[in-house]
Amino acid sequence: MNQKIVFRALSLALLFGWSSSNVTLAQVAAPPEQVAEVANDSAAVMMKDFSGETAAEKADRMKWFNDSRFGLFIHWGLYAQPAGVWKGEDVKGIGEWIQSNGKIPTKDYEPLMKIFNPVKYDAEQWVSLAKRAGMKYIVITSKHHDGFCLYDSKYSDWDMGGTPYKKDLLKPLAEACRKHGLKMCFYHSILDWHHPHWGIKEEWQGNFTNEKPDMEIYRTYMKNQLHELLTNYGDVGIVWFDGEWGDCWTHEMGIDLYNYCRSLQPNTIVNNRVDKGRRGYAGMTASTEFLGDYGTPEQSIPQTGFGEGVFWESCMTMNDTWGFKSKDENWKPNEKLIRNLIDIASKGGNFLLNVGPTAEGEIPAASIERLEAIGQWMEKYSESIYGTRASPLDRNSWDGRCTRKKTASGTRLYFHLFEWPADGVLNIKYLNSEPAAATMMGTAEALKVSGEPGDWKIQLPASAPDKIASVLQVDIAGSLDVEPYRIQADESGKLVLAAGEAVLKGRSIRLEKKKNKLDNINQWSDLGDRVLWNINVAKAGKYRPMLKYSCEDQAAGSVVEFQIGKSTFSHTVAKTGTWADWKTVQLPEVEFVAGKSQVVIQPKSLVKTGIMNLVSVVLEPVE
Ligand code: FHN
Repeated sequence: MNQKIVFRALSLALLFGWSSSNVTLAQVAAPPEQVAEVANDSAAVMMKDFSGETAAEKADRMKWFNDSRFGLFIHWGLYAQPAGVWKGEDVKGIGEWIQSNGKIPTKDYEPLMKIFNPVKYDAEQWVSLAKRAGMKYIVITSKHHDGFCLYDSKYSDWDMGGTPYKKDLLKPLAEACRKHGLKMCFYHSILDWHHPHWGIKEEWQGNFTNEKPDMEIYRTYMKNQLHELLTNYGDVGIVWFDGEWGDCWTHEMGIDLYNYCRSLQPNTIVNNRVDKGRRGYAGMTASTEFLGDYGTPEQSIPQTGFGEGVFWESCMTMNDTWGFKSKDENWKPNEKLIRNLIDIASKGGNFLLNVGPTAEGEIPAASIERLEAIGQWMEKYSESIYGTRASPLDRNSWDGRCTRKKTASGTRLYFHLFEWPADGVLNIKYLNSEPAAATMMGTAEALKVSGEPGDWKIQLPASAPDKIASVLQVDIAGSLDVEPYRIQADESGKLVLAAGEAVLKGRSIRLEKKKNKLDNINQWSDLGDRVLWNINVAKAGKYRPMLKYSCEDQAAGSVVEFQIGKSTFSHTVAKTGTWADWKTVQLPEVEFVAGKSQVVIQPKSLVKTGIMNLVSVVLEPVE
């Protein structure tokens, strides 16, 4: 059964003693009551199962996303009205969470609908700005956690239809995106503080409903609204779910919702917050059992990429809030934002950069300035971002990053120089292929290349063309031959394989670098995740591997396979107490011949949530 929630406007006038954009609240809407049913459009959708999609088919579907590298996130809604201030008091935290952080009862929050009137909204202006910035897609909040819809939904009156503005805010944006060739995408919150049937109620909401939550009713409501979003606005590039963390939302519901969205638009992309596999703000998916087409690191950039076929997008704010806050002036500098874009692209990810428009419908001037500055950089260098793939180099022997792109004759490498070498020479290590040509992007001058495989030197022009990031393009003919970074023995003859020197392969595994904490590899929760070090053994002979790690007692017992040089053996991870209790254990002796080799740790069984947190493997020579 479906409810059309109807508000009966009461003539209560509540003055909250605050004003935002010169509007003082006068009128309130009554709490929602459930009345007549409306059509259940979601029931009419022929559900398909997409579990059989091949990696090649997925890569094809994801290609526009993977080539785009850069999108605009828009957090907009009623929360822009108070803009971080409630009854004259600053409310801490991100602006779109004001209802929760300010413990604002639903009955006191609902009147915002009666004054939300974005008369200065200009979708054409927003899309033109995003395009100038070099963005290829726009993700806008169709509904955030407060449940308020930025369009006039058939299934609720907690939407634009109840505002003085009345009009759909999404439609003009979709039309402008189509006109300018950007993909229109919708953020949609699974969590809904306003709907009586969302399964988790908060104290601060007050008793705004007499209903006992029924998640089946809520799921039908949500699917009906997604039916509106996926049938009324043309092609939808991405459905960007969020708010999936509550216990009332299950893995099974995530699978159903993923398949529902793609049953409506088979080529749409659905992020990993549709299901339960997202690993916190690190954002990647714990294992392949969970759905979602890509990982969503939040306010962070992973240490490394995750290899071909693992798609991801870092979403970030320009200041400290997603939704507009009138007093948040902590804006990130242009340099930081541009270098974030480059860093993310060099690891094979996308950058989703957020703006929080005001209640009147304006993007803050500080956001506009930053988007224009990014656009000026992209105007010169977007070729080194669009359609590129992650750097082939384990390390950067210069201050900057590298991206790559296939060409008809081989590969073009783009070296982003954050600092200009004092001696004017760019030293490129770990590249064996000889550069066939080297020029600064935007110029025709062929630069002099000298050196040898694994240690090339390129004579740069006298000064940096761009103070934030100059770009050198280097063409490689034929196949690309790179040399991994190899750990050498220290003066005592030990080979110290530290967490920070490892190559991490997988979907959730990551390096944790925290002040006052040992760098360690953690979030090791997928059997497909493995750790690898490339080494150079100067002295042949026997070595004693010493493993330094932690593993909480209830997670102990996972089995890993060590491949050390020519030796392979299994090891069962023993408990150390907690994840913060580090222990060192001796592993079976191994024998190396001199030369290049590898150490690989491959999980074979997983007892609970994590294999282990790993600090290092030290290979001690046996006298
Ligand atoms: O709770 C939301 C938050 O308001 C914001 O929308 C971010 C953006 O990714 N997502 C959630 C926090 O992880």
